[in-house]
Amino acid sequence: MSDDQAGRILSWTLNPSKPAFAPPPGAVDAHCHVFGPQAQFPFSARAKYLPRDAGPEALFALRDRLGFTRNVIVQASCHGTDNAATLHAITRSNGRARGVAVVDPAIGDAELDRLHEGGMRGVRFNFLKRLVDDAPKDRFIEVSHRIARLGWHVVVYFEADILAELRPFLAAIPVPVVIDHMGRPDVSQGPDGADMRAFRALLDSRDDIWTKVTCPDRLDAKGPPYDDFVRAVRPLVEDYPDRVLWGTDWPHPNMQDAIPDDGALVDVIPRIAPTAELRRKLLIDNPMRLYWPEEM
Ligand code: 0GY
Repeated sequence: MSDDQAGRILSWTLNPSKPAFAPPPGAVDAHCHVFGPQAQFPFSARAKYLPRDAGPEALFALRDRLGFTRNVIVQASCHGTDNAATLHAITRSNGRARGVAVVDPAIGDAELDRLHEGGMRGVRFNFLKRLVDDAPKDRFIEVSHRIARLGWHVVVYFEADILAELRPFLAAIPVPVVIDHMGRPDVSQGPDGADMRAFRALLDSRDDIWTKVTCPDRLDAKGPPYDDFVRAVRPLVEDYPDRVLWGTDWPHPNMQDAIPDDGALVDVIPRIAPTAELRRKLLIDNPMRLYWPEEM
């Protein structure tokens, strides 16, 4: 570790286990990030955490170790609205990565075109107060209108306690919507708990709301083998098989106190998607439809 990395957070394991489950050829890790490298791509002055470097080489090594083929790289909040690190990683992927950008709401069409050229296929709106200073709903709606011509979608990150408040905002978005980590339900309530019922009501409100069935490490307080997560999430995958995505969430921002083993996360997949058909949809068909539609 170089000196400039001292004091920065390490939130991922350097020795993930090899999963027992082998993803099908073509599988997409549809939620992951890169951090830096800081010397080339400095973190935002407004970053809420300063992680160690987790660049494209490490991401693609993990992809290969876990048995995935492609990545969708989501711009991490520590890089603010400067998408250079994410674009750089996409460039290094030989066509095997695409991305989701975070943009200044004042962004113009020419810059959106540049992001599209660079492999971005969506924008992320983050409502977590511990990660961002502001989340201007009216301006986010303007952005979502502006990206429609590119065939993009929006990714929204929020926690379960503000779902009801966000419903009118989510209803007003004119492009497909992908919800990160199911809006962070309390999975200990089970599949029929209040959080999951509210989230299903959101999915039922329009047929172009998708979700990432991700982050057992963040959502299941009991930890591995993540039984509460599996119990709550498997019925969701079975009931909405064409609108679910899966991802590692590597390098697991802010998880330094309970760093997950990526191999163990992959081994959750066959438990929430118990048939080969469900797994093909979750890992290949669905992410390909959103991120590589021209190959479908
Ligand atoms: C996630 C979750 C988190 C962080 C970010 O952009 C980010 O910094 O998304 C979090 O801390 O909950 O999806 O990576």
